[in-house]
Parts: sequence; C-alpha cells; structure tokens
Amino acid sequence: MDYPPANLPEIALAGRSNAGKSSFLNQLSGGGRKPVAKVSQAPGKTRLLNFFEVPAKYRWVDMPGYGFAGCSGHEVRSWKNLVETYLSGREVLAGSLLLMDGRREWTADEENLRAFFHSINLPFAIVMTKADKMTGSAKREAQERILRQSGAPVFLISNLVGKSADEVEEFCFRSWIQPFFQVGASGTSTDQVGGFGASADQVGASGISADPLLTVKIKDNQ
Ligand SMILES: Nc1nc2c(ncn2[C@@H]2O[C@H](COP(=O)(O)OP(=O)(O)O)[C@@H](O)[C@H]2O)c(=O)[nH]1
Ligand SMILES: [Mg+2]
Repeated sequence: MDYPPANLPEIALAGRSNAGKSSFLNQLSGGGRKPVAKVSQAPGKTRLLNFFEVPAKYRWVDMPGYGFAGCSGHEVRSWKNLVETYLSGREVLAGSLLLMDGRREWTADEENLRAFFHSINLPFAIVMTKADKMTGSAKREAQERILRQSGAPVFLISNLVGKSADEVEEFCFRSWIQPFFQVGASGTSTDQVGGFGASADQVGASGISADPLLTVKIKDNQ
C-alpha cells in the first residue's frame, strides 16, 4: 500500500459509519474557514484511508466506517483487508480512537475491533459522540457501561457544542504522541522517526492540514 512516508506518528480513527469521525476532525481543525473532513451525507460511502496532518507533529487517519448490516461479503472483506493491513502493518501507528454514537450499544462490531486492537497491542480509547442529544443520567449510564465493556478510557463529547474534542486530542497527544517522540529521540528504537526535526512541544490541531494529504484506495479485487 502507498502510505505517506513513515516519518510522523499516526492515530487511527475507527468507528461505524455516521459515528461522527469526520465531524470530530472538523471540530479539531478549530473552526477554520475550510472544514478538514467532509461530513458524510451518505453513510458508508467512504472506502479510503484519509491522512490529515498536523504539520511536523502527527497525522490523523480517518478509516472507512463499518456497520455491516446490508453489506455484501465482498464489501466486508474489502473493508477488513484495508483496515487490518493498515493497523497491523503501519510502523508509525501510535494509537487508535474508536468513535461511537453515545446513544448506541456496544455491539459485535465494536467488540471485534477491540479484540483486534488487543491482538496487535495497539493502545486505544473510546470516544462517544452526540452527547448533546443525551440527558445527564443517560450520559453517566452510557459512559459507565461502555467503560466496562471496552476496558479502555472513555470520553463523551459533542462535535457540535463546545470544544470537547480538544480534551481527547490532549489525551492522545500526552499518551501516545509525546512518548513516541521521546523513544525516537533516545535512539532506543523506532529508527524511522529519527532526525526529521519534528517537535512534540504542544498540541497543534489548529494547524491541521485543510485537505487529506493523500488517500489510499481500497483494492477492489480482494
Ligand atoms: N448532534 C450531533 N450530531 C453529530 C455529532 N457528531 C456528528 N454528528 C452528525 O452525525 C452525522 C454523521 O457525522 P460524520 O462526521 O459524517 O460521521 P462519520 O461517518 O463517522 O464520518 C452528521 O449528520 C453529523 O452532523 C455530535 O456530536 N452531535
Ligand atoms: Mg466520515
């Protein structure tokens, strides 16, 4: 597969179609004139990996959504091939966020992803979206339930109200991105991140690139 150069750490965004992945990236872009990620009106149509760079710091990788009711075996296989190849083979992958609508249940799809992250030793956190549509007690109940089911840190945010995505970005940066640079700098491992002059001093989402750097198309013949 033809990915961008392996010179920056990456965080993968996983989640069902319509979970709010594109909206999350748009919120992180800081309300610039141009949204960074297209918000989908036709769920399930994205069959690409989209790389969004926070220059010289890291990249978000928006992965195609899942939710396989009504999908053919071929579509499911293509999705699995693209996503699993990227997740298990990408040397600069630092962590993953699993986004889900806060009003939905933890299903077999989420459980399969959790097990896959676990099998490849990839740290991950859950981001529950659409908190603006939930009451206070529903929020507490859902967050506790998903915490139990996922065994991972859980954030509950709204992509439409306030700046709650910033808290998630801070967490990713502190937990996954900074350690990645520190390991690279000490020369103990990760040769591929050495010497490219990137700085990990601060979160830089406002500098997120306006368009995906590169998209990787799913192969249609598997
Ligand atoms: N109320 C509300 N709607 C949201 C939120 N996040 C996303 N949406 C809406 O959910 C739909 C799907 O969002 P999108 O970002 O395209 O999801 P994606 O398929 O995961 O990229 C769009 O209509 C968004 O406006 C949120 O936090 N609150
Ligand atoms: Mg999207």
